[in-house]
Amino acid sequence: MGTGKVQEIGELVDEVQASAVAVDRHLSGVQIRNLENEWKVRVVDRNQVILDIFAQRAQTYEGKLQVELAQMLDQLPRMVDAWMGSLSRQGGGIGTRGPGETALEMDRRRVRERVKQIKKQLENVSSHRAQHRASRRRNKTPSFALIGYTNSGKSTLINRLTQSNVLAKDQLFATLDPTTRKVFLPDSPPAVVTDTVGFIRKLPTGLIEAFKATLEESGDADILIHVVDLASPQMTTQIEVVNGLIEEFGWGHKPVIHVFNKVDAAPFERQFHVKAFPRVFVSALTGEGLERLKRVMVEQIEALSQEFDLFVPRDAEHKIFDLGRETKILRREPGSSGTYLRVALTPALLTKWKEFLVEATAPQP
Ligand SMILES: Nc1nc2c(ncn2[C@@H]2O[C@H](COP(=O)(O)OP(=O)(O)OP(=O)(O)O)[C@@H](O)[C@H]2O)c(=O)[nH]1
Ligand SMILES: [Mg+2]
Repeated sequence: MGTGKVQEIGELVDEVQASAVAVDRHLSGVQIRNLENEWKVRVVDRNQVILDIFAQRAQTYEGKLQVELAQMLDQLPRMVDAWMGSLSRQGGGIGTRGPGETALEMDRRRVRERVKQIKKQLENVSSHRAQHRASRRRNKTPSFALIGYTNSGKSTLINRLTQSNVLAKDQLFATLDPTTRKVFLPDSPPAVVTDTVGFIRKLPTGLIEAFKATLEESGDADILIHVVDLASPQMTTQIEVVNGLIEEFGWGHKPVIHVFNKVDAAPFERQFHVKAFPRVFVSALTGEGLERLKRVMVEQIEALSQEFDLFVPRDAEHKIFDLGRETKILRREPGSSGTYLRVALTPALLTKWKEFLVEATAPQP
């Protein structure tokens, strides 16, 4: 920002009697101080606005800890900045030990210690959830994670899919804490769906680090459901942002179902401008397209699996009941000493049932 621009904005601040200026990019501590001196109002950068919103939304113990951690991580570099600033004001430079330095070093140490403390507390909280996840993995329940830009309708959709009551509201970051619910799918064993925090353009890195446990919840899912707000004028950018984060979080190898939500509010032609596959157009509000979405979810579960022949000896036949709950039995033939089955198995289920696998015999020449 050149001096001319700074002056121009300063005039605007006076004209509209602004009480604060929010700048849509990252500012260093020095930049913030200089701009505040010029404009005589509070100056915040993009990260601070996002962190403020998160701080207002945090309800649970974990959410509050995560937000505090993100704020601390955002603050640390600014403290270094302020420290360098105070040195240069004293006419010192690198290697000069000014009186302000020790105080700041103490502040920084305090912040670092608090960071360490919060991280430990967070580990305790999230280990509880990790146990739940581990038990789901043992039970081989297929899992879906709803991800997408903030306000795209993820919470409204999980409520529709699972008859739950997650807070859904027309505001940014209504959801901070992950929620996992069971979903019943047609002709398929039950699966689980997780709703988590939404994404935004230029997500502060401190937030990503602080919300690691929450994001892992989605990272653990077998299949991602990318919820897009079809009615948003920024739809294309929002899709790019979310796709970028999917790569950044290392989820690029996971299957994705693209859900274009809010069809009820979007101009019809919009549907011709989207390219992603597999995709479903829905309205979480009216319920339109939900049955189709459930079918695509089943298809995706089935795409994770392959067909295998099993032989279950008589004394183990009671296990077929369990098998039938975990996957679809495609064919069943009683033999003299047990039952022959043809089933679709995911890699995880294959490990569990491999003792009954019929070894494929090499075809005769
Ligand atoms: N018209 C219309 N509005 C919808 C639809 N789905 C959700 N909404 C509205 O969009 C707003 C945001 O919905 P949420 O479900 O809270 O969105 P979210 O993706 O969970 O948002 P965050 O948790 O803030 O990231 C709410 O006002 C919903 O009522 C839909 O299909 N059609
Ligand atoms: Mg939500």
